[in-house]
Amino acid sequence: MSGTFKRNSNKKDEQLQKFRSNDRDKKMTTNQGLPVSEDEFSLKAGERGPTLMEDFHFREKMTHFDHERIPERVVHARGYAAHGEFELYESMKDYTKAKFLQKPGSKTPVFVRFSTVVGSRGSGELARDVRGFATKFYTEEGNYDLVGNNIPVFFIQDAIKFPDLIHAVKPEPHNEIPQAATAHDTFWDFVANNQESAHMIMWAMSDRAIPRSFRMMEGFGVNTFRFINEEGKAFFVKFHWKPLLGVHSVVWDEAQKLNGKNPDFHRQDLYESIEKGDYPEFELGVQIINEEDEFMFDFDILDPTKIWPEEDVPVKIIGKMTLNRNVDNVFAETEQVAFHPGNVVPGIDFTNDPLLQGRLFSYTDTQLIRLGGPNFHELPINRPVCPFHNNQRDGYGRQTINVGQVSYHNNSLAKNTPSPASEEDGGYVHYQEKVDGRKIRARSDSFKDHFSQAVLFWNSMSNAEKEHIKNAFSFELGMCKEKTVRQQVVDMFANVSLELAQAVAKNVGVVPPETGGSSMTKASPALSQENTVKKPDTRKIAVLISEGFDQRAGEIIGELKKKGTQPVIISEEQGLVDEENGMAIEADHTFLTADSVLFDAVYVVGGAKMSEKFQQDASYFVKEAYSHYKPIGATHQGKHLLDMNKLTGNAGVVTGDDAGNFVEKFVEAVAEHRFWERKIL
Ligand code: HDD
Repeated sequence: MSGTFKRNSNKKDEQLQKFRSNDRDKKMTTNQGLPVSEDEFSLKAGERGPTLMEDFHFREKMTHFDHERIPERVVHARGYAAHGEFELYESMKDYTKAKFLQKPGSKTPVFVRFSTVVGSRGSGELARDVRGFATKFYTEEGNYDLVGNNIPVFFIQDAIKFPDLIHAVKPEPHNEIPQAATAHDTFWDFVANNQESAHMIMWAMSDRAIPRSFRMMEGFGVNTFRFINEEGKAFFVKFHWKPLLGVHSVVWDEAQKLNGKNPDFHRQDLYESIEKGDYPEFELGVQIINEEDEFMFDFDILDPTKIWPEEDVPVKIIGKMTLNRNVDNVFAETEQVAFHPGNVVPGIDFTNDPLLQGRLFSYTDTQLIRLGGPNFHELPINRPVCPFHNNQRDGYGRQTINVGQVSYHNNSLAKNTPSPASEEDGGYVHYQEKVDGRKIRARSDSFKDHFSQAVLFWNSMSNAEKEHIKNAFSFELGMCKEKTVRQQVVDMFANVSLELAQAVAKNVGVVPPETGGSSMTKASPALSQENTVKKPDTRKIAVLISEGFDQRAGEIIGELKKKGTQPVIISEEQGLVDEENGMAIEADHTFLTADSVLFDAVYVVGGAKMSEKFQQDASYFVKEAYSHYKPIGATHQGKHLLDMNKLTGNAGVVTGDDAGNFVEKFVEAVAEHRFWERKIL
């Protein structure tokens, strides 16, 4: 095995190093190690004759190729991952004995896979969908997996309904249409007839479901877990990831176009950010409820369709995760990684959340078919960084060579080892919750309020966010062929807001409900993206530049870089674009290879020799960015282009020639991200 350690190495990287292989500068061999003399021509009986069976090289190469694919994940098939580390800010020892949460400053290697849920492995990444946010912590006590989403609640309350939910949301079985979309009859039929989904649907119709970047999403463990401290005291806990760049989204028209212009938009953004050293950072937060306060809330804290509002149960920030290393090989790492919410360490335990209970079965089960047998824990990406010993043996693809005669417990021949560890020695002991009940297939009454938190979510949205939700419902239901389905959904969401239901009813041609809504006025400001962190950092700015541009534009571009934004030069042709005094700047893209949807903002420079074609292409570009509410800046000849298109003077449109003043104002606008108050022409 060869290769070099990667930068930002850690204990997991050291372990992976043993498995890396670099074929560069090597002689080709078969998998048996036999040097190969010819790789162009199969062995034939005569130059124009049939291929011979004895061509072992051909057979081996072809057989391996024929078996390259494995089943994709039944959900979360399209995903992208990175390595990193988690650093603890403050000790959690009052709440949990988990070793990786004890010592401030301690670092734990992590591997994170982001995903969409519905689409297949090759689908576009800008689907309106929940995003998976799964983290594997390689701790000294074994792997701890926090398998979360970017939305804090779920569609259903009991895992037995998961296959129904997924059957309804996946492409319809009779024609396998549509791909990676919820905008079809079976999904909305499921929603209307399983009203526990109401709260989750509000989130899924909000901007949260079309994130700008994996780097700009929150993550949530969703289910309620338990912390247990050294004294054996237990707490209920919910986990949160908070992105340091804030939570940001694209608009729906943009998302749809992005899926065509660059279906890899999110993975490319993640990959390139890490390569550049703009490491994505997320703080880990916990909400903690004392055991004795379990019944203090007006919802059941074990119900996965409910949040614990941050204003009622504050999120305590306890550490930070930095993603600082891309994978070497997407199949070996990203595709073969196997997460499981049941992978816990001492100090973290489960609750009776009925969704979590079912998840504990499903994840191992699905890996067995996906990864082809019970030895997937031996794959390099899945191995814990601590040793593991037990009496499990054999099975497909077994790599470990277990030596010795004994593979059972109890035994005397190996002095009864491997032996279970006592709790004091780190052995995992399940929390001894007292459980007492009749066997019953039923749902607790405390799980039956499906609408209060959907109303809370709606109340917490800004006006712009509310408009987006109305539009999202109108799009989704508008794509449903069955009027009865549209009507049922509109009637259902009248329970959340009459304004919402009536607006959507009008758009999708069904009878507007006359009664409904809620008198509840409570809102949770933490739910609105309007209140998120706003920074210019890593924002991509399209710089539209043409022959004869003003030399001061070069300085402005330099200043924009200093402020942490990423200008990308776009012109009519790739290569050098001349400025007025004979200097030149290199164009990274043309209007053919770039599009406004790929950028966060536009800076129009223009030039003294702007051709008509440039003006046309630049006008289209800038008008599209404007219609997506993006910041637009212009200096020098670029200002004429904005005048021509009647954009000057509108919200988020910054013009000027004084470099310092312009850069400051424009960067402020870039940090603002979108200008919803803008009138769209
Ligand atoms: Fe799940 C994958 C997150 C409910 C069954 N789930 C999967 C992944 C994420 C989640 C992020 C992708 C992991 C990766 O990148 O490899 N799932 C969630 C969350 C849920 C949830 C946050 C609600 C709290 N899931 C859920 C239920 C079931 C499953 C109720 C079944 C009872 N999930 C699976 C699975 C998957 C999976 C079928 C497919 C691929 C895999 O496990 O490894 O087992």
